[in-house]
Amino acid sequence: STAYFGYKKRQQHIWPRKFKECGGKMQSPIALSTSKSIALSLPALEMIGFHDVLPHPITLTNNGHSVALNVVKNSTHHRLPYIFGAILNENQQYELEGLHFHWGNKNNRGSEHVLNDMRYSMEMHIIHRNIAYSNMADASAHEDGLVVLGIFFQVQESDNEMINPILKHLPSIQWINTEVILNTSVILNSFIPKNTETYYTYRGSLTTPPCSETITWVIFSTPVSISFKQMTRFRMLSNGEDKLGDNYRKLQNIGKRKVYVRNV
Ligand code: SG4
Ligand code: ZN
Repeated sequence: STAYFGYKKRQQHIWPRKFKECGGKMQSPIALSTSKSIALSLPALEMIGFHDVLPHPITLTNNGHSVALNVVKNSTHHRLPYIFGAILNENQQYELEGLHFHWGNKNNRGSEHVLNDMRYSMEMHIIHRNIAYSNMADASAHEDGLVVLGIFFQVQESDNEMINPILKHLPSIQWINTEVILNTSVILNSFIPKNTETYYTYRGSLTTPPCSETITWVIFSTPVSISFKQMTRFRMLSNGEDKLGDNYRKLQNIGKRKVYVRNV
C-alpha cells in the first residue's frame, strides 16, 4: 500500500523527497550510549498479557521490507497484550499491533539502534497503539500515538528455541507479498529478554517511510540470543530483486532530544 522505498545508501538518502517527515528533527534510529543518556529512576514498563498465548488468527507477512507478524482484534474474549508505565502519560494504555524484524546479511550488522557502539545482528520491534486511537492511521497522526519496544538479538552458539514458532514459518513466506497464517502458539514473553529492568527511552519516529514522528521508543539494554543457523533462515527470504536483509535505516541525529536510561 505504501510507495516504494529502498534501503541502499543512495535510496535512503532520497526518502525525504517523497516522504517529507523522513527529513525531520526527531527521527529514528539513533546511537544510544550510557554516558550520553540521562539516568533516571523511572517507573518500570508494565507489560500485561505478555505470558498469554496470542489470540488467532496471527499472520506472518513478507512485505518486502521485513517480516511482520500481525494480530487481528476481532475477539471480544481476549484482550491483546498492552503496556503502560515508563515515561508514558499516566492512564494511557498501548495495545499490541504487531512485531517485525530488521537484520543484516552479515552478523556484524542488522540492528537499527546502536548501543554503546555495538550494532547487533538483528532488532525486533513490537508496535503498540495508544488505545485512545482506534487504528494505526489515527495513532500515526498523534505524537502520543505509538510505542515501539526494541529488542536486540546477538548471535551465539546455540539455538534460541523460543523463537522457533516464528522461524518455522519463514520458508513459507520466502517471496515478497506472501503471507502465512500461523498454526503455532505465540507468546510475546518468549521473544523478550528476561531482564526488562534496564531500558533506554526517547521520542522519535517510524524507521521507515512515512517516518511519522509519533513514536515513544523503549529499547531494552539486554539482548536475546539467536544462532547463526537461525539467522540464515531470515537471510533466505527474498524482497523481489534481492535477498531481504540489511533492512535497517542509517543512524539519525539526536539533535536537541534527550535520551533517558532506567536502572543502569
Ligand atoms: C517495517 O517495515 C514493518 O514491516 C512495518 O510494519 C512497520 O510499519 C515499519 O517497519 C516501521 O516500523 O517500528 N521500524 S518501525 O518504526 O508498523 C508499521 C507493517 O507494515 C507502521 C505491518
Ligand atoms: Zn521496525
